[in-house]
Amino acid sequence: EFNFASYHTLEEIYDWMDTLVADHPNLVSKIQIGESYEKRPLYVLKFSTGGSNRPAVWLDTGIHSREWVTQATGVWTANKLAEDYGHDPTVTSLLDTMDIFFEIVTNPDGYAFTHSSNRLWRKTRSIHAGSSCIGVDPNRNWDAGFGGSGSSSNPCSETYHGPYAHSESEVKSIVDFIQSHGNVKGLISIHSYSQMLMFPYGYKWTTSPDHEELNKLAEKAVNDLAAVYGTEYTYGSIANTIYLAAGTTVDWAYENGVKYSYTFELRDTGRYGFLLPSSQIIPTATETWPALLDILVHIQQHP
Ligand code: 0X9
Ligand code: ZN
Repeated sequence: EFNFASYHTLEEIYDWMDTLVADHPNLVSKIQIGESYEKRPLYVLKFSTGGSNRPAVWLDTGIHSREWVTQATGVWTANKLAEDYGHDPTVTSLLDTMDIFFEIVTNPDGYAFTHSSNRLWRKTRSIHAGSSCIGVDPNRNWDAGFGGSGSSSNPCSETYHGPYAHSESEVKSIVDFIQSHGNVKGLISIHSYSQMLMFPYGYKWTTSPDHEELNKLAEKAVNDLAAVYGTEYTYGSIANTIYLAAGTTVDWAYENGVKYSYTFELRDTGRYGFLLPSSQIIPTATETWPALLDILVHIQQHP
């Protein structure tokens, strides 16, 4: 019996994915979009009730391996989608018209390393000629303002952007998947911590052409999140809310046709930071759920 209230290893999460697929064979399947630098499979859960290449939403958690509450929230949320389909009218309607692709452990090499060696490992585990430092920041490696402010050319930095855009197979595999799919309307990339909901741009101060719509939807989402337990989120463009960050997932998605491109920073605001106690997994996932639904429903209503 899988315990959603505790943190799990990579192997436990990968085993759980197979259980979820086995329990919901008409809704959930598992696809492999590539392999990590250290040759681990990159698995994505596909939620689909049929159709052909329906409008889709991409969700990812754990691209920064140390942000453990995100992978745990991913597991809880994927289970919630599967359990609610056919019972909750909102989830049923969503999945009757759209597909959801969910990568829960987006940086498996890093995640394994947070269990084996260094709980606070953030980056990938790739090796770079001429440096003894390991890894690239997978949230600076995307081809959107690549190499600009808020990213580093130093391989020893926690925000090292890598030798070139999409150098990391963990990133390139998502790029290839989204581009070949061709009908991805939304992307939600989940990080921790800081309690924020953000959208493009991160690599420049300019507001995006869709700023007003994205901002209004973010406001609704954080209000509905706060209504659950009173947890307060700030929201806005990445550059205005947190800091300039070049080469992030959401900017790449937005510039490549994914209009509804959001990133969460889940609990907390720094008391525990990346080391959020496992007692907060279910509360975090529970309060995030209505915010996710707000975004999904808005996407469904704005095809
Ligand atoms: O620096 C980052 O990559 C993000 N913060 S984190 O602590 N999760 O590393 C902020 C960058 C922009 N925000 C997101 N894309 N979430
Ligand atoms: Zn992060």
